[in-house]
Amino acid sequence: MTSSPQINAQRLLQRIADFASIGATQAGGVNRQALSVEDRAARRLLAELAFARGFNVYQDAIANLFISRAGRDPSLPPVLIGSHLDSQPTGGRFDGALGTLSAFEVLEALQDAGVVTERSVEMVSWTNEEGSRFSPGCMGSMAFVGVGDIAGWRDTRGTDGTRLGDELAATLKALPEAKMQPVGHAVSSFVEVHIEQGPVLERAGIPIGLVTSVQGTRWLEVSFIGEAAHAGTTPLEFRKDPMAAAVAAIAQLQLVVMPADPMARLTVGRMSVEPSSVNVIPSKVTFTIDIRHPSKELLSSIEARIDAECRTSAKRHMVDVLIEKRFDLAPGKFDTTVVDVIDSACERLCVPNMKIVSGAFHDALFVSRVAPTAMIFVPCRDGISHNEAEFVTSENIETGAKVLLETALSLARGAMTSYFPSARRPRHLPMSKRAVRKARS
Ligand code: HGY
Ligand code: MN
Ligand code: MN
Repeated sequence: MTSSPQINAQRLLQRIADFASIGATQAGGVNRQALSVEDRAARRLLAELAFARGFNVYQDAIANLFISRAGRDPSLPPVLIGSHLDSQPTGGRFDGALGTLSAFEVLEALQDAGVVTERSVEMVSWTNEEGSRFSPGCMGSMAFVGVGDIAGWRDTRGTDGTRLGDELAATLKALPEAKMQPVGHAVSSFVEVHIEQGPVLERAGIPIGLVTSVQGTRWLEVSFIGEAAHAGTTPLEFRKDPMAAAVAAIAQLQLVVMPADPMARLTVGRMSVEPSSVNVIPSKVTFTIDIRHPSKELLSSIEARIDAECRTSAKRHMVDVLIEKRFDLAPGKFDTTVVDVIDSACERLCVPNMKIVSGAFHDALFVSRVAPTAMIFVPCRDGISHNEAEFVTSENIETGAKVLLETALSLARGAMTSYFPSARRPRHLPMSKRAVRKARS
């Protein structure tokens, strides 16, 4: 007996509260960094909820966690929905968790209503979207689409000195009931719900963002290498001070990059000093630079400017400089057909929406390389995110999940062409006209 599936808002809100208690911080946020004990606890909780429902639970070698609800035709690649459970060290309780738990709520709503979908509907929690503990970000989705290097990442050291390979092995081992499966499988489409992490939707009073594209991101790690010396006895002309070089370069970049281009973003988020002693001129100063822009060409010109300013400052302060690229995520557009399916879902639900470009990167940007993909944004208070004060109203949480359910149902009905994450396959083919009609009906 099937009824029309409904989002159970109370259940979803409770889930979000339950997961927020894993890695909860004093200030009301979460510290649930990738592959940490807290991340494993969240994966365990999600898997147990899935087992209780009789869903299929499996993971791959980079610890992406998949939960599948079988459809009528198992030969058809599934509709995939989901996001990530890892957080920033002082993250909010909604970044990633909202999309992951909304996806689980969709599976539960389908189950409660006894709906049989043509395609399986599958959800995923991607590993290490944030890239804060272990760089780069989006490791799980990068590996899934064939551009990640799991073996090459194993010796990466985290900000806490741990080795990624050890933490990954412990994470996989912590969930032995999740069957292992190869990295990367065909999916017919992917949709991710996420908070906007900016102020646009809230200011416009619009509850749903149809994300059409994501700006590009690059992460650089800059090290100035000088000579440790005595703080008291070393006159200026004898100093080879990497801190002086770093401060000058950063000050100059802050002056010339963002003021010159309102679309540009440049952030120095982390700095380390060696030997880090109050009365020693440092021997080495290392800091990260996160740059963003919708244009790949302008990202490259910002990167070139960073290189020039750092080399000039190194020369002036008689130190060496080393610049390494840690992450390079090109700007990308989402699939207009999937955006339209989300738009039609909003129409049927009488939910206003607006198109929006994402300033934050997301796993969906990588997945869009192998399957028709789009995102659903919900507003967050004052646009605050990557901050423990991150907040989303219950109403917006419910609306986002309802639109995801309606979208997943449309996509699970449609007979979209499947995609295989392999370098050989061209970018995905457009949906057939019949599939579009079916998906949008
Ligand atoms: O940094 C980002 O854009 C994402 O929120 N991790
Ligand atoms: Mn996120
Ligand atoms: Mn984030």
